[in-house]
Amino acid sequence: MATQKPKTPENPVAPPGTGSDDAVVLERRTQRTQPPQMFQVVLLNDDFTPMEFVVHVIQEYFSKDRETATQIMLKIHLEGKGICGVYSRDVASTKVDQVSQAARQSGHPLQCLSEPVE
Ligand code: TYC
Repeated sequence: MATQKPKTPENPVAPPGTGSDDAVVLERRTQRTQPPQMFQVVLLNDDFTPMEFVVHVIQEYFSKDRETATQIMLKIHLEGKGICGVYSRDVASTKVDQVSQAARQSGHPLQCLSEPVE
């Protein structure tokens, strides 16, 4: 009778406790969806755009009442810049375009930009 080599099992089972068997380990991970990045729309001060025009723009495009719009305009006038509203990326970009176009059409150098909120 020929001597036969012991066969390796097709699915070898590692000894218990070695961590190398076929056990499936499921890791529990809490999925956290990040809130979308928000953008603040900012107006910059200049020496030429009339205060009344800035108040009008803030009322019209940022839905502020006259008193709030006046306060924001004065803050920009005194401090150089001011936040008019905080929006998603696309809405902020549209506001910048609308305000810039309105300013250009009226012949004012008013500058409007958006920046990510920290
Ligand atoms: N500084 C301007 C003036 O004295 C008024 C002004 C305010 C202009 C805010 C721009 O974003 C601005 N006429």
